[in-house]
Amino acid sequence: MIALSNTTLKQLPPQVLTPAYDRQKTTPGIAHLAVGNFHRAHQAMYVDRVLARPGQQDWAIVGVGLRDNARETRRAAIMAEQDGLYTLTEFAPDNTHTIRVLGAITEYVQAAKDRAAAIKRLADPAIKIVSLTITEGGYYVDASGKFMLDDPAIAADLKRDVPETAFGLVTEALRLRRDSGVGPFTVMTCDNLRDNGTVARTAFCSFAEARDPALGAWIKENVTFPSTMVDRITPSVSEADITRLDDMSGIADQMPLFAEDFTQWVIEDKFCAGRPELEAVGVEFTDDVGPYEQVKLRMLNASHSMLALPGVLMNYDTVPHAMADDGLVTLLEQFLANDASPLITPPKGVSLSEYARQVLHRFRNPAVGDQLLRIASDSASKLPVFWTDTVKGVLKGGKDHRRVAFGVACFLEYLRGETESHKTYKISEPGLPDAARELALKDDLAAGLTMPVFSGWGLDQYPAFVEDVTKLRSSIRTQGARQTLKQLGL
Ligand code: CS2
Repeated sequence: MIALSNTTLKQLPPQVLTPAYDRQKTTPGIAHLAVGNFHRAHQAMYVDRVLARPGQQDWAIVGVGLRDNARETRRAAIMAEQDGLYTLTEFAPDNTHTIRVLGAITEYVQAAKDRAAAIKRLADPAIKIVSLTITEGGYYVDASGKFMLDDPAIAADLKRDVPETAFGLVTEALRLRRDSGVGPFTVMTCDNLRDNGTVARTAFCSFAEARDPALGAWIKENVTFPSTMVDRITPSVSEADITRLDDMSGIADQMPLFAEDFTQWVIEDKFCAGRPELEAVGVEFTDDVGPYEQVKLRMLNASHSMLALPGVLMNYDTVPHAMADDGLVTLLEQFLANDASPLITPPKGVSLSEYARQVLHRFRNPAVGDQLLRIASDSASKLPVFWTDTVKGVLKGGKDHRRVAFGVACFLEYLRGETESHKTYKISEPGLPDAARELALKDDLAAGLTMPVFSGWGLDQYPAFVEDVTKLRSSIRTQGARQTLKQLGL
């Protein structure tokens, strides 16, 4: 068993691909906030490729962990032990795989240990881009597009001398840069949100303006917030995956990654302080990310949720297992073709029926084994992004709402934390306050539809939909999700 570090790179088995550049000669030009699995499998993989190109050595990544918990401390410790190296095993649908060691993250900072130092690190003139994956719910932007200045987490951070949130760290780093004449960096969101550049701009500028109006104005004027569309299915990692990797390769990696071989990144070319040559390594640059984002969020992510929520209730654990259920596959096929697609204007050259086919093909990938509970987690933040436009369009157009009503009913029932055979599971809904979750647990089955997740859906105008969701919930409780889906008669 070979532990991963700079010194063992040369001893790894020949089939394992390793960084094609000298890591010692690179310097970070990107700081990434919240280094989750998705960032490591997606953006850091592209950066790993770019670092191997001539003249691109200044674009390595300094990872910045934001949370102050045991998991984050463990991550920082492993990053230090492994010199920031980790494996990514990519599985093709035919089960063939490639193992690569990625080396793009050359430095790791746990912000909670010393926040002032983290701010200074971001203010280093060598940092040209601050990218982030702080999750859908992490932007504190409400359904009307306003930043939630009154949210207790934000209100508290605005008052701190040394702030703790992503918004606070970035604002204070930009203050140092403005004051010392270093100039701005680009703030690049890599989260699944509609028009994510605008959401990020709203969030960061609103926070900065509330803290210091003059600084806020400077940020608005000088910092760019490109929109991006990011895509790669990256499951959660368990202890068993460490053994799995070891069995496959003889490598002892304490934070391995397994992902599909598919990957896509589309970026709006709007970088105020320069950017790496990502177009040379498979990234698409465009003036308008909107159509790409629309297709990805409303088709891939939306059908992920449409599969995971009933799938959990039906006792499935992984995506490929749920995809072996004919009823769920029909639900997805019809949702994609009849509900989502008709409302989407795709980018030039993209066929929506082909995209839908590809999405289902990706979901079937057996080796990836993505977890339904990973996808179902934080649905309260995800559904407003993934489902809203489709549901609104279906309702407004007076179209067949059976599938979306079933999806909504499954979400509300999922919040009860029990499958149709009464097995319990842990729900993780950081964006759902207890009071809102209680609405889903009430005997009045329509009450759940008044929770903030659905604000902006205008449901008071659609009593027939509300009634059907209520009936479906009641049927799920008495007969189970599987039987209820059957009776939908799709
Ligand atoms: C998933 C995404 O979390 C979710 O709900 O749909 O994480 C999905 O796997 C990625 O966006 C794929 O690019």
